[in-house]
Amino acid sequence: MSTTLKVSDPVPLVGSLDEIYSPAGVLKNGQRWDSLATKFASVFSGSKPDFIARAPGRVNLIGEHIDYVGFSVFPAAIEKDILMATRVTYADSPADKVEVVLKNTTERFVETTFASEYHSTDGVQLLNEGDERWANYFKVAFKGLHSHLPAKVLDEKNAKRPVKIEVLVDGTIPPESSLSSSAAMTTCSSTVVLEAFGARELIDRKEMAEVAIESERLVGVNSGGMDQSASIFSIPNHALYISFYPTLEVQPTRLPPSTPDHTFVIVNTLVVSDKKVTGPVNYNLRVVETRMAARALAKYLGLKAAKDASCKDLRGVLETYFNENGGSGHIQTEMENSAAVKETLDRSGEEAARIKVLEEKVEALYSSSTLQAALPRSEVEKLTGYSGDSFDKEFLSSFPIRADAFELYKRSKHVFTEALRVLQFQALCKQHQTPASDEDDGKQVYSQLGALMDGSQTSLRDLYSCSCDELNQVIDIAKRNGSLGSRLTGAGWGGCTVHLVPKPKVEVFISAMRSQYYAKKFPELTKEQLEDACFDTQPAGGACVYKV
Ligand code: NG1
Ligand code: MG
Repeated sequence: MSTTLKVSDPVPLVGSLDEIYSPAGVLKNGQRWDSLATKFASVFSGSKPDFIARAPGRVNLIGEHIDYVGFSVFPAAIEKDILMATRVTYADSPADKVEVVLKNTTERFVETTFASEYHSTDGVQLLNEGDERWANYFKVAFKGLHSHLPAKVLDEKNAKRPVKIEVLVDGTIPPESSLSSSAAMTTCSSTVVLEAFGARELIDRKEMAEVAIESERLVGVNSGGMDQSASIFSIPNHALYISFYPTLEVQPTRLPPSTPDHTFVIVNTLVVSDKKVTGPVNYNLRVVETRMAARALAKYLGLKAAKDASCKDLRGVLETYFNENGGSGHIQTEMENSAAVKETLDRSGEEAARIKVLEEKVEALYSSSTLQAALPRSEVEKLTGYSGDSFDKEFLSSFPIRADAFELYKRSKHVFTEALRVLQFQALCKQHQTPASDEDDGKQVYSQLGALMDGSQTSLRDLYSCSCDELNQVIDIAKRNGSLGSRLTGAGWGGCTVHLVPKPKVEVFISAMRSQYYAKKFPELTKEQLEDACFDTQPAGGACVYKV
């Protein structure tokens, strides 16, 4: 069933672990919470923490590289997460600054301390190198939220302003593997800050998500908003349909019930892709290429607003196109010209038809094969109508990128086809919320969901060029061993893959992965590392605070 959830609710305070994990997860993870509290008491010598904040990682089921373009995505939170055991000290008289002590249960993330004045966070410096860099995620969340804290919290006369916040961090999400450890860090940090300042009820989750998205950009990645939203809004046993346009909305959606049951298996290639290092040639470059593609399409469509902010991304171009041409009634005209648009409208509804219309405009714009290839700057200048300084300012000024040529056709084509697959995926889930009367129908829905995931992977590999040899290998093995749909998840260029597998086939699937991928490529892995690299997962809940 799809549930409506108010994005205006605060981060929940939970009394019991059952509310955080699915029943199967409680025992396994409850122990970890207890031992973290005990560890806290030993590393911070003294009492146990006041609370533990939690924020999960996520696996994106479908909708890759379209969040920063404004289209909807469909991730689910996972059980792997970041926990922050926290103790807060308040002074008897109003404090003028707060000291933050951050420790981590993983040794390589060394202890760090910073202090911040109440009137300004200018003194909180981010570090570009060194073993304390991990703390940047806490710092950006701290800085980001600070300016949103209600005046009465920051008021000088408020004796409840904390003087000290002590945090012990424990994470189970492998870093730089596209399961969003970074967003879980910013989200968990925000949750700690809000709770420590007594502001958890004063800033709602929507505002918190917006701040977290902005904050992560300060760490150097031009990211969309999928990860932070998934980490904040997810609820157990539901995937999360997230739309960004015209404003952030979420719709928790259950996957269809079926016999046998199906599950998602995550397989980590263990190839690390650190966007902060490779961003200029991959992630941030893709963001820029889609922006160029948006301006080129807006110009081609002759939009009056072609150079306005409303046309800075492909989603904006779609909206502007229909606004300037008589709104949704315009689909009628488009249908008269295209059987494919008509078919999409009949099968998947108006939103899907609008996307199809734009996909066809992309084909028309890039109909010559020279334009379908990588284009030099001079050609992009002609297509977009931006040149010289205005080109630099429009496309090259926000994040450093390195490229001699830009792929506009392929990136646009991926964006519109992927946006359509997300709609179809969610529609299938929503249409099949009651158990299928016959087993074959249940199976058929899952084959359709799987086919959409496969389609996504093909597009990511061929049009978005963000797959890599190891991702392709893992996907091949998966498809030969019971997966109905397999794709890379997150940004790609390494990291994790996600597979839709009927539960009775999971064991065979995992053992094939071990013998055909890990044994060959990483023969030294321990049993524990293997379990961590390849596992099945159930959609988990989002950020919360647990009072110890
Ligand atoms: P990963 O690779 O998991 O960090 C990134 C972005 C997402 C989204 C995906 C691609 C960040 C923090 N996250 O995910 O917003 O754009 O790539 O779909 O940059
Ligand atoms: Mg990340």
